[in-house]
Amino acid sequence: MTVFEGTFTQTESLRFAIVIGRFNDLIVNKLLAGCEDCLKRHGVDINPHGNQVDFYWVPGSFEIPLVARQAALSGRYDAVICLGAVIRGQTPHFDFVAGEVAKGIAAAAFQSGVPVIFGVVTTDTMQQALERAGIKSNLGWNYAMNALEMGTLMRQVNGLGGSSYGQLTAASATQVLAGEVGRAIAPDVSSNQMV
Ligand code: INI
Repeated sequence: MTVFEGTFTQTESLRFAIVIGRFNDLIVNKLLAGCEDCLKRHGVDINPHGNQVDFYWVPGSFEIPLVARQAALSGRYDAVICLGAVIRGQTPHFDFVAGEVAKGIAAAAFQSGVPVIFGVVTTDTMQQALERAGIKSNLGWNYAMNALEMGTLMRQVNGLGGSSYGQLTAASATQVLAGEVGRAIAPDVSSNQMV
């Protein structure tokens, strides 16, 4: 039998998308800085004009899943990292946004076969969010570690069946979408092509 585990080395050929919700930008920019720092210190070129990381900015966390899903389906990335901050405060908006972003990110991963990291902090207060974004620790760093681990793991998992990038073809996407997740969100993926 074999043990499959992600690694944090040999990162030169990995490619990542980072999808960032601008809302609560004080927190989100800190998460992004922690995430970039971790990737950089593990040998990833984080230059937006380089080949390894692309950055996608969206208005708020609610918009993250749509872009994360399309990025994952593009076949260009080993992992997609989603960064956002949903803070309860006094608004019931929180529950809708937090619920949808969690479900949407999970669906993006299942539909694409590409790891989509849930880097959206959900807290009751701004103080708690600040603690997770640098005052105590910076979860952005952890999310980058999760992406490195899952990206390298999936290369091994996918290597069992062929090439190293997300294994989705239009045909297999249709099969996925026929399942439970697909019934909740039933897009036409026939135009998504691997690169
Ligand atoms: N977006 C967030 O990322 N965090 C929040 O805390 C938040 N709250 O509480 O309202 C939030 N709202 C905006 C939402 O993500 C969408 O951008 C907006 O509703 C437009 O679709």
